[in-house]
Amino acid sequence: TATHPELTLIVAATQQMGIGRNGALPWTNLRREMAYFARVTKRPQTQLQNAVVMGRRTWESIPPRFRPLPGRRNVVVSRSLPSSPPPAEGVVVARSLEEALASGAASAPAASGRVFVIGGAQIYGAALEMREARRVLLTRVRTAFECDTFFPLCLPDSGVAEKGWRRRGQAEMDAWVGEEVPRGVQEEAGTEYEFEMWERVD
Ligand code: FOL
Repeated sequence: TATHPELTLIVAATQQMGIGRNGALPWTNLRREMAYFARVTKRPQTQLQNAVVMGRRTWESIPPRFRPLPGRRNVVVSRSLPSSPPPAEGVVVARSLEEALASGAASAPAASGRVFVIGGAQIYGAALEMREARRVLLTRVRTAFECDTFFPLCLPDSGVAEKGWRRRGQAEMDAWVGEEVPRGVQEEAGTEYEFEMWERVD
């Protein structure tokens, strides 16, 4: 069986694990939060670019001027989008998450650095079914927002998380992310949030 790269899911979610509304993020103007997302997903560990793997709806939710997300290999999972021409120059279309990650394909993230799964709900769900999904970089949004789309894993603020998921401390998060991640509750545009890292221990 093919060796898959380790997967890191990156997500901003409310206390109810809400991630979206009407095909967009539930909030606007979390500029420093979005800057964190861009920094973390870009930061190279080797000479290789990192990959961002996303579903077609997430691709469509990214403002056209920001896509493909620069400095990263963009892989879009879709059964219907044509692979040639791709939805934008340099973008790779895969028919499933499995295909997106399969080693061997010249264009697959096998030739990438870190692989980040950036959503949305369907693709997160598919990723969480895979043993390769080791880590979640969660931005816990403490302000309430109405949502119609949810992250399909409960990572509670306190108490016991689902099967095998543990929150890591600041030192471990800083070491993995490669920066001193802002500590404690952040406030931006009237919204409060906190940066967390979770790992699957099994
Ligand atoms: N994870 C986190 N922590 N926050 C998010 O907002 C987030 N969003 C998605 C997935 N994981 C996330 C999916 N949605 C862009 C827009 C929407 C989006 C993901 C990325 C985007 O435009 N990104 C630019 C940022 C440009 C800027 O600095 O404003 C990028 O280059 O990454």
